[in-house]
Amino acid sequence: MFCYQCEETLNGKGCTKKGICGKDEETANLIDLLIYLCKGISVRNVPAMENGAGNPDAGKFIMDSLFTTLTNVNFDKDRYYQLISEAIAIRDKIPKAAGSEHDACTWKPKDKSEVEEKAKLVGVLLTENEDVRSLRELLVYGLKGVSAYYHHAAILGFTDDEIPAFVQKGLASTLKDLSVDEMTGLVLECGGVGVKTLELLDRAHTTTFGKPEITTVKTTVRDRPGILITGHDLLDLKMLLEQTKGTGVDVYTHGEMLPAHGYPAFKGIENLVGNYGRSWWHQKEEFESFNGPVLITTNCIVPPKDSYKDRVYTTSVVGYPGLKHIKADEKGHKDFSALIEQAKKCSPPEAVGNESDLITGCAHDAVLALAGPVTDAIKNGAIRRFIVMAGCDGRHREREYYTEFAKALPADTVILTAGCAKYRYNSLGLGDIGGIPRVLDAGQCNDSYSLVVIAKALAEAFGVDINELPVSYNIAWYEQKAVLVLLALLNLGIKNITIGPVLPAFVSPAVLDVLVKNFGLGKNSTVEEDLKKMVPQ
Ligand code: FS2
Ligand code: SF4
Repeated sequence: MFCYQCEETLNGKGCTKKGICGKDEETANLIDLLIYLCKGISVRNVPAMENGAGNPDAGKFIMDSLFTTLTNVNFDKDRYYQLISEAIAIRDKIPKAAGSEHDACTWKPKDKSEVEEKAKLVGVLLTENEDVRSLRELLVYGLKGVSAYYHHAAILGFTDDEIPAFVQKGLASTLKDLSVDEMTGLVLECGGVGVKTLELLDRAHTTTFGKPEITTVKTTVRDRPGILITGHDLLDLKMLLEQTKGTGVDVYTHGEMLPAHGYPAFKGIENLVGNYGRSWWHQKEEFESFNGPVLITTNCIVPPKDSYKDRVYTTSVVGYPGLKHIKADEKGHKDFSALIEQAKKCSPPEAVGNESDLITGCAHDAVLALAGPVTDAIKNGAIRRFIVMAGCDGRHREREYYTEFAKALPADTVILTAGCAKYRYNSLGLGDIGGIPRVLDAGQCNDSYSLVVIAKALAEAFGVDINELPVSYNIAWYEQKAVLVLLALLNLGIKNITIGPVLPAFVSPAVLDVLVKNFGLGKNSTVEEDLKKMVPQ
């Protein structure tokens, strides 16, 4: 096994025996094989689609497979064996591409042991040249991000054929000998497809659930049993709320589900109590003290403790051996009655100890409704600068930097955030500037598009280039959706982005050099140094 796709990779180099995330060697290898086969499908399907003989549904399979392989989504070997069989079946129904075919298009196992053996041979290190490997993996991780965001839009009925077509073109490219310029071009194009996908998802969410409103969310608990829902899937939340109505069972959001409270569709629901706990990596303590069933709709899942394992349920692309899995029926309906019945027998949640109210729902429509006061505040100096602090949270001690940075920001600055990175500073009580919250939480990492819309609108209002705005970017990354958000920002021409807490292990020195020279991308430093740079006097 060799995996270096996330920020917590071992020693900043790569996980080789077991993932820091908890993935074991066999699972990590199966993930490599699944991706390899998705590349093989793509090599066949791209030309076949052009001449009308392709499989229009292959894109969906590939993208759901890529989502499954994100850090902290699916640890279930059986699921990977099954996906590998499905991949071969899909691939083999697509007409062969002209000329001699790559092994990924033709390899077929006789039995499970051949699958296991092959899986050891087709990983990241198959590409020997460090820079080629870096560009290929950067593209694959960006495509994983596209796939995750597209999945959420697609289940709400919002699709765009150009997006799965690009994912297949991108995957197929990684089996070809391309020039550095061609590979770099595809990486940047992936950022553009990311913008498009995020826009599609934004439309899917706001059309289905309404436009988010700035909302104060309670974090206290009630004296009734509850179900905790985490991950990013708002449709699952909707179904859960419909099914728990009138049952005496409360629902609490966790982690990336917090922004749900800002949507009109989820307002005024008697049993949607509030948010419980913090970001994903606190779940071992928080799932324990919650006492009731937990529904994990997407990443990030942490290998569960035996003490609460029997009340954790996964759904959709998420999986973990031994956990109960809720499948959708052919109409997309999910039956959560098992969770509801189990909840009734559970104790109410215990308070977690940080019960300050949280503000969310500061998505583009809500913030642009304040466009007048915001531009006035910039003009009269009440707001000196915006700092985009979007992204992920994670376990590394270095991430305390983000709390310290937020605390040290002068009172005339505003944080624009999205993603679970916000938990590092959203309960600090940073106040407001003339009624504008100093932490504007646009939502999940899935809602990063809002930050782009806000920045573009400000640039237009002031008649300046996006890079001339009083905005700095201090992004925290962890997994591959954040990689895609970064590529999207680069595609929009945003310069001088700072990322941390460490640089991605998969970016080779030569590729980093290109990113530094062309985009001014850099790693964060100390709070003092970065404040000097990002909030000039
Ligand atoms: Fe957070 Fe985890 Fe949102 Fe990432 S809950 S780090 O995969 O998706 O941000
Ligand atoms: Fe390691 Fe991250 Fe890969 Fe898990 S996802 S195996 S922690 S690099």
